[in-house]
Amino acid sequence: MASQIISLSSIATPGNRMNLDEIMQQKAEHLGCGTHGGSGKASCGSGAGQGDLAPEIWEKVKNHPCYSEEAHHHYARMHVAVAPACNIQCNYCNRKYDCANESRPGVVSEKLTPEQAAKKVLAVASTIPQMTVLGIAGPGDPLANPEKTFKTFELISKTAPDIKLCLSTNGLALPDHVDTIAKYNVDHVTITINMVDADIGAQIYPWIYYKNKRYKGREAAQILTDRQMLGLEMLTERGILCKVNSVMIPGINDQHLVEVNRAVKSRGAFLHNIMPLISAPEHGTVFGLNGQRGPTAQELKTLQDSCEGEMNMMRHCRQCRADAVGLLGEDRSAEFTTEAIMAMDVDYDLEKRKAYQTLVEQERQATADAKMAELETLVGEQSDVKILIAVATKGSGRVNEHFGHASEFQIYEASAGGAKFVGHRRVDLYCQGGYGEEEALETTIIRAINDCTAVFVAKIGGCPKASLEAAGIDAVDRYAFEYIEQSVIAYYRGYLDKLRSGEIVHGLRGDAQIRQGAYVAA
Ligand code: CLF
Ligand code: SF4
Repeated sequence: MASQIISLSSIATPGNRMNLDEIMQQKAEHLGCGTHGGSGKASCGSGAGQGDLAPEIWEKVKNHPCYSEEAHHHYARMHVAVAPACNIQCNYCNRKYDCANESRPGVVSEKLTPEQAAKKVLAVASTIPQMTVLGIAGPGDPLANPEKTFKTFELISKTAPDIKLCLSTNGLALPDHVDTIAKYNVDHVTITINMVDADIGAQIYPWIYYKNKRYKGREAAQILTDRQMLGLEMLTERGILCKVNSVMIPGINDQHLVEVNRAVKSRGAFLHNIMPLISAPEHGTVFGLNGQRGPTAQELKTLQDSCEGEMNMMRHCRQCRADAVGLLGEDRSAEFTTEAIMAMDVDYDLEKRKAYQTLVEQERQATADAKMAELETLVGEQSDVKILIAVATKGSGRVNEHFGHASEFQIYEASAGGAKFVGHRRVDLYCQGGYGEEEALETTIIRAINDCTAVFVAKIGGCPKASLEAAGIDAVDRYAFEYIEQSVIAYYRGYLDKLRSGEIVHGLRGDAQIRQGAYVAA
């Protein structure tokens, strides 16, 4: 299970999936990287298809926006904040805010009772038909609040059985609840694992509370890692898909996360999500106050790349809040306050949801077909040039956002192997701290995408375009409303043509910054 991979090719029909895999096979042969290791995972980073996944696994991941990078362009998740308490302390967490294991610091969610949560799920499901997953991810640890967490799952599985259930935990209490997790058909569990070495753990966790006793330092970290590994093994033995989140903390666990990756892979984890530490003094965390920095964009990408051997890496995590609603890159939680939900006339229509999702599948198919056609134009291409391209998008896999309206940019790596999603950069329009309020938005965005050769937008004004050009970033609006991956490949082909004609010179771009300041927007 650990070696299975999800990608755009996964969504093709059996007929054209073969074609896409064949194209990737041909490309890999040209590039001399081979296509599949013994595990069946494409070793050139191209991705394999649904054919690599057992049908029951495919059923679990195909519409889960976190477990499938491709699905995240089309399907939404929601969280309900029913779990306030926590049983450990992380040095990157301030309890005033949501659990930073699945949330950005500085975000506070509105806490709900299980009954309010169930009503909220129905309200969202009837308003956002592409919402397919309900997650409980805080604001504390869901398994430190087992009654509220499982009551919520029970209510939702009765009233909205088509919605997948998802859980995120620090893992300390996990072994005690694996049977209950299985009983409620929770198909997806995330465990935050930042270390498998208690000496490193002691630098991250000052204490844990276990079996009515507080443990500190190395002893606490040893108990935590033992419980996390046991819980992971118990879940994978039962066929429950496990994702591991790790917070990358430079100088503390950055090198060590390669070992963590090996440890969780060997225990059957399906996906590894290495997230950047976001740390600023205003968050009031130990790390924020002692000046512990987060990684740069390239440090994060390099670590993710080095762990991508035989395990799927998640690169599209948005570190969303404990009451997040919507596509991963957006947040519609403000529309669904408790007051608004209680006043809502909920019409949960399963047939309407299915009909909408059929349309989404047609759009996914068209995206796959467009990528496949464009990939054919790269067959035989030998270049080892790689470039990063930032994309302003509102979802659906298209270049469909105005430069000035973008709150984030998706980052694609273009190479002779095609287009690959490698991350995203958030650029809050209402920043407090971090890059500094006095700085112009253009400067903020340029810092966030400074390692990119081009930025694709639906529209852009003359001034920002000139600023980007001055920074060496090509502002491109000719792919407005086109499919992203098809456009990335087309641009890359043109880039190579220009290189070969001597029109341009390929130079290495610098590093980029990951947003560190507090978030006041979702
Ligand atoms: Fe929520 Fe987490 Fe489930 Fe997704 S989020 S409980 S697996 S449904 Fe997703 Fe959000 Fe990242 Fe979490 S983008 S923070 S990985
Ligand atoms: Fe905070 Fe989550 Fe860590 Fe608990 S597990 S201390 S809520 S980050």
